[in-house]
Amino acid sequence: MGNDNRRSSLRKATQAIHTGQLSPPVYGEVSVPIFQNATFSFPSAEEGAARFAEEHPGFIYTRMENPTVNALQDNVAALENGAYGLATATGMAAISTVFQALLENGAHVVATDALYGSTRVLLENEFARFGVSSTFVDTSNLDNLRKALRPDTRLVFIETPTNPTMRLTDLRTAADVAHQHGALLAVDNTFASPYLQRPLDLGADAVVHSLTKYINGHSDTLGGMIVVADNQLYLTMRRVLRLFGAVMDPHQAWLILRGVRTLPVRLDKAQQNAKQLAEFLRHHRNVTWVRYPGLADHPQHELAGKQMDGFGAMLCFGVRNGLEGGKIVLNNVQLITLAVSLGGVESLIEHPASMTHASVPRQERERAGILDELVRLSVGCEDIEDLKEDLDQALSKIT
Ligand code: LCS
Repeated sequence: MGNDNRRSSLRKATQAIHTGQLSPPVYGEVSVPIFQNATFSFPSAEEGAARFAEEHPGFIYTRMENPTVNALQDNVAALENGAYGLATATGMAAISTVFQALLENGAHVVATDALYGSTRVLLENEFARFGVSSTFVDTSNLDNLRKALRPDTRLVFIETPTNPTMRLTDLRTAADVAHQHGALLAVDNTFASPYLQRPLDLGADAVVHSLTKYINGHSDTLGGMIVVADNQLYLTMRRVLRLFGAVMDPHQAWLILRGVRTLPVRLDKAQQNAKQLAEFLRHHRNVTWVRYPGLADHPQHELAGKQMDGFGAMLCFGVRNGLEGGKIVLNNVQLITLAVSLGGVESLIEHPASMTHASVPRQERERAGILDELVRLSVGCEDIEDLKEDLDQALSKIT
């Protein structure tokens, strides 16, 4: 389904609320109903055949298409300024579908070194079994990307900002570099969300999301999305997704449609909190460093200002006494929840080296900047004073 061009001139906060409706609505309903059905009846044998032949529009079977899932696809595609969305069961399903669609035996991928741990392991361990090789480099320096490209490189896969190191990559230049080498660029836009960053506008060929994070925003369901602008790329990915079957369930789509409507409101509040917490942490005696794109000392602060519409609500910091100090903080927070995942209304704290990125070998992890002392914080929408007080009392337990 292409996005609704009538609405494309609307601003993001309006699109988040109004794009992705049934057209026309069945009963004038204001929110999209859940079409919780696996299959759709055909009025006649001829009509069934015409739908299968794609001569007539119309629903067939939910693994192919479902009205509630379509509504979410249209919404996120519009937010990304893309033409087509493909919803998937999880963020990993979106990522693996892109790899399945674009890579074959003998293909090479260059990816950001500090990717979400499972994405890296998916390439390194699983796609390697099918003859796909991968090179991981710090793409915040594009010379590393240029050097890593090979004649067989089919895909450049970038996360910006990176999970958990908060490094940024210049997407416009990265797209040029990839295209000059005949490779495609896919971007994991989970950390920024389309409210703050739209990689397709900067030249990327595909965007992937873990909708589990900011877009849903309530830590109550998983989900993923691929967004593209090109029709051929869409058809290829759609074919692969339908065959491999990692599609989204209508109930999931409905939950995420409810969440996405408040994405801009939630992210405005969360990033305002994050900016203040970053400043607060920077001056704390038990914090050794803070990495947040909104701080003037962030190595890509200027790029963040150009490439993003805001600095986001993720940050990481180092604590005194390394891993031991980190454990003390994680074990003493009372309001902030010790949990992986991110992007919900509640603040979450975790330790990447022993949790989300533990599957990446230590040496590789450290080369990518995922140090033992690094603590990751997903800043939520609570009152800023409560967040500061909680972090202060937990940090103060480090002696
Ligand atoms: N991409 C990024 C940047 C992620 O952070 C995650 C999950 C995924 C993709 C995968 O999405 P999922 O399949 O879980 O929906 N990140 C997690 C994290 O940092 N902690 O727990 C999950």
